[in-house]
Amino acid sequence: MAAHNVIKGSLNGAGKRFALVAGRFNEYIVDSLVNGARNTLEQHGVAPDDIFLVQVPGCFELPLAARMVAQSNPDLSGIVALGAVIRGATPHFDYVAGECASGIRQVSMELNLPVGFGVLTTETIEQAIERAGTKAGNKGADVALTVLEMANLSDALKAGN
Ligand code: INI
Repeated sequence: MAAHNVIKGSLNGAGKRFALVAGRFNEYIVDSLVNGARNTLEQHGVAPDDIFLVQVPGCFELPLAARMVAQSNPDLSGIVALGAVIRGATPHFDYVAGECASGIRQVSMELNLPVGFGVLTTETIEQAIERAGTKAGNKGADVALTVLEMANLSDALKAGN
């Protein structure tokens, strides 16, 4: 039986504006995430001119960049943060991935703005490639949809639904 009184965001992107904030570290992989996010937003009705890309050195910089972008673009509906942290053999991974994840959550809560965590955190480069548009989907595309849904949820709640 269908549930009543359910509120959720639609996936209609018409009239909405988004920033993609992306790390250049592991750029070959992140480029595929950016393309996946951009294509998905356009397929759901976001005008190409209403999507812009901001690049930063690596994932550690994503939270601050998202905050700066949101503050200088008050008309944004949401931000898709994109990057790839690959463990390899370094404990640096835990610091970069952990700080990035908690920083993005903090910025999203502080600004009351959907900021999606489109950051791959994998053991190997092969696992990252699999999640960047090959056999395990495209994390950029998935997270773009999440941000779009949350942006529409925000509108629905503000409209008193
Ligand atoms: N940045 C990434 O985006 N991915 C990584 O895998 C990575 N590794 O492995 O170190 C990485 N490091 C750079 C980091 O994001 C910052 O740019 C740097 O520490 C300067 O603040």
